[in-house]
Amino acid sequence: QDSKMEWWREARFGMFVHFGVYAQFGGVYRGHEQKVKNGEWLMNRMKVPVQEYKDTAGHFNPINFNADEWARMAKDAGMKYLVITAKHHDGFALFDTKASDWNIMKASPYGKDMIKPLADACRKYGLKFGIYYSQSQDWGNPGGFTGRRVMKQGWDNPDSTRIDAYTLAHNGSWDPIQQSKTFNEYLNGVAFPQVKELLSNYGDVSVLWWDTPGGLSAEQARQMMTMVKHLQPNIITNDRLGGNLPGDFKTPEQKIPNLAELDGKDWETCMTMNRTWGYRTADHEWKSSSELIQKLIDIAAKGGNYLLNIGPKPDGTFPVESVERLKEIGNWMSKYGEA
Ligand code: JFZ
Repeated sequence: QDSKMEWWREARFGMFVHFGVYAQFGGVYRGHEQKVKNGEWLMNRMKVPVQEYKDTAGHFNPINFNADEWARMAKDAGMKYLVITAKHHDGFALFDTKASDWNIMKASPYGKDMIKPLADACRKYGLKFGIYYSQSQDWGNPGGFTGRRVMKQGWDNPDSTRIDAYTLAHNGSWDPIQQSKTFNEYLNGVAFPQVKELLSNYGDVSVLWWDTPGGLSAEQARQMMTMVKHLQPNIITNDRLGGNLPGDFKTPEQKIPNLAELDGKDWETCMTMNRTWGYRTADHEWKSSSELIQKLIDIAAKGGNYLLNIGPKPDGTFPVESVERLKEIGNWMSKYGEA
């Protein structure tokens, strides 16, 4: 179990990418700015009806996506791996999948698999390739988990009283289609087959980054891990699958642990450069490059890894603020970082 961790323990620095249809909204729905910070949560927090959200995907067209450029920017910043949201909570798959039509090939005019070129580009630049997959929460595929806490809609939609009442009465779902299948049907029909596709069709996958545990039983989590390890024996997984499975590393989010909090388990701090993970037009609260470098030093000194997030714009390019910071970090890394 230790040899597969070798590269990861030396990596120190990786790129997280949150990309999907939410980038198209940029935090704005029907002219209203969403109230919570995470742009990728827009569909849930503003209770966007499933069909309406899917119609927006009909405009999602990242024509300027350049996998080679993404991987090169990560490499030049001194990063050693990249983790991309193959499917976030809205359920939209950035890859070719037979398990659901809610994917970039069928539901968007772009019509191309983004995971394949990215996996290839990472290999070209010597970066380890990782996949984020929202295994439990899925707001777009019927039966997926829609959220543990029932959020009020929180914007001045004339219809929000009705929508909030519906959500409360339906376990967090805001659209009848979400409950048209059971969670087990979703797991067996979408999550298991998609994880199988992701670990079969893209060569070596070095990290599987689960998110928001809950939903899976201990038995289902165990079955998932058995399949994952069978398909990719050397894969490393985080601690967010569910069923109390520990995973290979833990994931303090947006924070760097104190020395006292370290218990010998491998860890990775994931962090955004501004406040959101998915692209938001109104988020201008960028950390400076020197802040980011200091955090990297702090994390490296404590033996952890730093997974620094990019939320690409709907056209598939990185925000200029992110590009600048990657360059400045890269300059510092080429002087002071280890090769
Ligand atoms: C999750 C996602 O809901 C979010 O959209 C993003 O992808 C982020 C990386 O992960 O959000 C979390 C998950 C766990 C914690 C906080 C936010 N946590 O453990 O404190």
